[in-house]
Amino acid sequence: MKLFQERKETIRNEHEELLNRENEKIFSTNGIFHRYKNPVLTRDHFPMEWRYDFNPESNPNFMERISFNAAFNAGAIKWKGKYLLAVRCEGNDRKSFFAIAESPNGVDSFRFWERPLTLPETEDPDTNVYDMRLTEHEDGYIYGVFCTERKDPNAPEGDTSSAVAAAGIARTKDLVEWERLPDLITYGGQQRNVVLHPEFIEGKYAFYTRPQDGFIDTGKGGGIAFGLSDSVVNAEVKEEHLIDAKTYHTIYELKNGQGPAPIKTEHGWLNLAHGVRNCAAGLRYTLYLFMTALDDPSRVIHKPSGMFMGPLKEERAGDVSNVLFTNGWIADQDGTVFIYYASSDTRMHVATSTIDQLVDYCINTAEDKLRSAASVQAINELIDNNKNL
Ligand code: BGC
Ligand code: BMA
Repeated sequence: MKLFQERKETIRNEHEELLNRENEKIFSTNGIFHRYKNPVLTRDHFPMEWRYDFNPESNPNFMERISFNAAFNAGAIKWKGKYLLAVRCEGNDRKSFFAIAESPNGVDSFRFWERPLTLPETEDPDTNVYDMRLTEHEDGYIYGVFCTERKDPNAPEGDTSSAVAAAGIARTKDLVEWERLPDLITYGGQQRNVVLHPEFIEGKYAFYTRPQDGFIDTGKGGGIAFGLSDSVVNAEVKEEHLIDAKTYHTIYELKNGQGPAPIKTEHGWLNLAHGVRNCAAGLRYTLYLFMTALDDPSRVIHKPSGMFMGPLKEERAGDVSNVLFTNGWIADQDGTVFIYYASSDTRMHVATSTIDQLVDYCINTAEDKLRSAASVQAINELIDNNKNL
């Protein structure tokens, strides 16, 4: 009983201290965005009630009965004045699920709601669900589009890894009760990183997709695509148009994928995405930005070269090292943008910027001319312009 009490109190105190810890903005030399000192969510943030049996009779040693491995890849939304994340939570059993965490200011004090999100299954149950994008659609619903993964029924005997990835769709009006809709039907192979556009386009639902030939290999699926669906209740994109192609010797050489739903500005839609390249250390995931036209969100109008953010310092290490991934951001009324990103499939961070700065970055950063000599030329132009200033 003494051990039970002592452990319970110590863990409760440490947990409260962590949850109440204030975050600190870090000075930014690039001036484009600010990182923050602490991650906003880690596996240590999971509520004690999800982990411990609080009965001293059945748990005299006050041990965890359910343990968690990671909190990452969160969708985001500002809801009733609060900053909410739809977090990809991963148990020690490797199963991912979603849970909402709430903060009063967007940069610290995130707390999980009482229970994880209850996501109804379809007739073909998901083995794993992850990476939810939240879209507040003009039809009045909030949609969660996520990856649903099931074992490949055609995998040869002994192959315990091959899977089929598709886009699952659920919707809600209060983020508590969720209605599951049939998975998105497309004809370009497998799908991850599918995002619903917030507005009707030509009276239809519009999806950013990422067609790919296999579970890991994108193959001929050339990059981020866009397509329309008559209905969202039986969503089907018959044609996917490539809008942002993967490209040789760029940070999105191997694959790329749309991040969160784009943000509307007077100069165009701001898009945040991830790009992947392969190297001796494995896949490296970084984030990049581009803008699309207001009258046609599938037409890219500005594309700064290279990455916007890449894994730095402790962000570089984790379960899947060398990865930054994003599927959530929030644009506040005052123009502040909260960018929620995960590092190395392990923890969640925030960076802040403003609509003005992100638009400025997209419009005034040189495009990738795809050759070393052209990069040197861009540097020389800047030096020349700076002479006598
Ligand atoms: C994992 C994802 C990963 C994907 C491709 C899935 O099983 O849960 O995190 O992106 O495989 O590697
Ligand atoms: C993917 C994504 C993410 C993950 C990344 C790195 O393909 O869908 O879930 O962050 O790989 O493992």
